[in-house]
Amino acid sequence: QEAHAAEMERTFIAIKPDGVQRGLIAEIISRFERKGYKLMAIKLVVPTKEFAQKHYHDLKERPFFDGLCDFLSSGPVLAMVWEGEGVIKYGRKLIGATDPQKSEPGTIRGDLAVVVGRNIIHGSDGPETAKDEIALWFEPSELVSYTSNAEKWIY
Ligand code: FUP
Repeated sequence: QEAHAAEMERTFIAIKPDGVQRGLIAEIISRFERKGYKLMAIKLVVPTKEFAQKHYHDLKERPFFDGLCDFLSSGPVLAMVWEGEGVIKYGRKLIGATDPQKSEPGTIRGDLAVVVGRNIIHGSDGPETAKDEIALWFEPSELVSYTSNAEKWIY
């Protein structure tokens, strides 16, 4: 059980300023919570533009990069770490396609967003990115490790 918990997969999820401003925090958190994933870290922060550029460094050659970084740094972002089996890939499934016009109904972006530039949520796209993004947004001491009573009914 302990060894199992130590190896559990983690991902970085952030509710962007549009999701926070629209009052969608509880709605979004509840989807990860009800699925059976475990919240390991959470904080509300207004990132600087430089920080946003670091977060989206992979996209720096794209035409929308500057606007995207202005947007991410325009207000509070709810940064989180979620843990569970398959959470990186399945978290992306809960989130839906990048462009909300193409996200399926039932997904977060499909149900709650309309355009790609205001798609309300970010989720790491793979194990390496997850590791890097968690390290960028959180100090190791901000990750809370605990046993939830529900776990023995989920796994
Ligand atoms: P995702 O992993 O689904 O967030 O998608 P990307 O990493 O490809 O894109 C990151 C963010 O860039 C998106 F959430 C929104 C923004 N974006 C645009 O504004 N226009 C585009 O054509 C593609 C992405």
